[in-house]
Amino acid sequence: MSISLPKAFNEFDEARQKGFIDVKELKEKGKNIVGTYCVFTPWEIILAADAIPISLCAMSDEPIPEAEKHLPRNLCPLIKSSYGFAITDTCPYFYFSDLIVGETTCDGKKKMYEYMNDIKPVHVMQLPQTTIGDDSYNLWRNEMVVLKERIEKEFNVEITDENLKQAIKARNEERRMLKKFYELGTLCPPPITGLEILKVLYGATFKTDKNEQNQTIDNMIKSVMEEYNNGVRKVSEDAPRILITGCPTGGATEKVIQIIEENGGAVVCFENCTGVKGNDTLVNEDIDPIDALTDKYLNVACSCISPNDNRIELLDRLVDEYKVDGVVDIVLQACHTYNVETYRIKKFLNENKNIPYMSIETDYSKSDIGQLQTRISAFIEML
Ligand code: BJ8
Repeated sequence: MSISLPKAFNEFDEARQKGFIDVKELKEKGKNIVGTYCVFTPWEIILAADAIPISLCAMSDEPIPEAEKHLPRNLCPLIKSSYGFAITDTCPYFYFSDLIVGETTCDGKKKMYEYMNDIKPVHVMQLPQTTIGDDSYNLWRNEMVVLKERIEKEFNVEITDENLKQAIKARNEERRMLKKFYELGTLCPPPITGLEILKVLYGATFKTDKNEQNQTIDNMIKSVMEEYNNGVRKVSEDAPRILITGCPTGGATEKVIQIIEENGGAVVCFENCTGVKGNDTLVNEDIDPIDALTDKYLNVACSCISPNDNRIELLDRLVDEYKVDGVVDIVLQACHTYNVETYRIKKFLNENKNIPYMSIETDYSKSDIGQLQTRISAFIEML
């Protein structure tokens, strides 16, 4: 059934608040729920156990004061927010989760999981820190098997290769549709704003019925393109085209996207984990499913991996595909890995692509909005 375009956008915008009703219903029907935080988590293994993978709340400053009673203040807000939601029991998805899956990505996250394990069972996948060499591949492959066995034991199910293959197909389908949606940003001018793209991508992580999600997004694309082909323009043709890279965005960090667009820029691409990073490549459907998942999830272009050449390759391609005029790198305060990478990313974009670049260090508060306005408007004026 098709719904009007504004209503469809609203559905995604309100997904985090409203989705808990779906999760509650699923729980009442006896479904197992697995909460996750990161693009490295192979949702396919969870789906193959007929359980529901869901993103957990991590992008609001509300629970941070409580988190700071246990965690240092100068820690990444995403980590403090994740933990704060858990200890205050204010994330409905965390509340309904039977198991949490985390990974040894950055130091702050992996140490926080030790504390979180006192609240709910947390399974931490040991992520290799490099993609180089067979040892990394073998370690990560083994972690896929360990996760599969943990889920089988936890939920008393058997996960067959056939289950895994079906889950891989379903996730690929979801990725294809999300990709088709965010690739609207390649059009000049884009038919939707960056804030709209972000709200849909962020909202999708809290949706449990992926068939319905695919259908809604497909209808949205059709409606957007119909309006666009009839001459409707939401974004000026002259607006400088901005690519967002760096830490995940959504919730509190929407402020940056809002400021860019209020100052005349058009955000056309999210390279980060909220957008392209997790959806760009599909899982190979023709090989052993565990090998296919290992390949896919070892190559996430995250700054926790060293060296992180995949990020450079991705940016190189996206800057051309989206005809980008400037890149904004969002670094959450105390995220050392993304912060250290800013030098390499800036050098690559300035020297190899001749693209202006700015990095922004921010947190989940509103206290830096004035400063962000000044810096971002100067950057956009320069483009
Ligand atoms: S795959 S980007 S979602 S780890 S911002 S908590 S790295 S200190 S969120 Fe991330 Fe997975 Fe990588 Fe993506 Fe640590 Fe940095 Fe905080 Fe981060």
